[in-house]
Amino acid sequence: MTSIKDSLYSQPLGQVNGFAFDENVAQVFPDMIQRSVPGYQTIIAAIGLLAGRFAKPQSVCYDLGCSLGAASFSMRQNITVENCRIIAIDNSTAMLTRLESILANETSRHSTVIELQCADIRDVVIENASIVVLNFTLQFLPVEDRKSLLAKIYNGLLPDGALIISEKLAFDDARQQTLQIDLHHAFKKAQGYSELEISQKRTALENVLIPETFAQHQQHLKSVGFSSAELWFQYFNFASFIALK
Ligand code: GEK
Repeated sequence: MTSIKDSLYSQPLGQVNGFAFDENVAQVFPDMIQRSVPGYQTIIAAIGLLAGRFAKPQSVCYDLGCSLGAASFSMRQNITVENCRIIAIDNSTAMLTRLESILANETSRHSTVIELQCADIRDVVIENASIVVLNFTLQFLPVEDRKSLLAKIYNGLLPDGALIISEKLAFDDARQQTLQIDLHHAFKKAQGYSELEISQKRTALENVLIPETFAQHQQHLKSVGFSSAELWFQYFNFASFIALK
């Protein structure tokens, strides 16, 4: 995927507006997420392996909050069963228009199709799912809407289906919370972001990205019926976990 360098927060902004997945963000998104989320590429690659394991014939694999479809492409590359389709959903028209054109320009044919839906994931139907991916999406929903989405996913999953959730985490322990945030900022500095970029982006994400602790996620997942939910990856305050139906 071609990527323009993210410099959206490099100049002082008089007022920092709340972060939105608009055209400016969509344009630089691959660079932005890679340089902002520790372990992003590792997680994308692992989602492919997980899809290879969990995708069942005649079932649906959902990519909820797909952005430019990185998780969908990784799943498609690894799915070997017949008649499986991927449904990639996002409510940002800027993201989905780009993804639509990426798919339209593909030259090779694939037996697993990627279908796009421009919709709010809180409003869509989830059914006949063998694997559902929420890769850094749940954190953008109001906290009070998260449990009903998880319950809908649980109900739409086939027996033995899996939900993969990746999130920025919060920590109950104050020192741990400060340390992990500092380490994330050190990661961003090492990726070439300036102090100004880091601080303006942090302001933009305040009240937009609301992290919860892993214990809270685990509790929500168990309360809607998942039999287990365990971490498979963590890099500072960014983590990915697998919940099993
Ligand atoms: C990846 N999964 O590259 N309904 C639909 N989409 C939503 C909603 C909603 N209610 N809220 C937010 N989004 C991707 C990365 S980015 C994560 C996901 C990040 C969408 C939003 O438009 C954006 O495209 C995505 O969720 C979050 O694997 O930027 O940190």
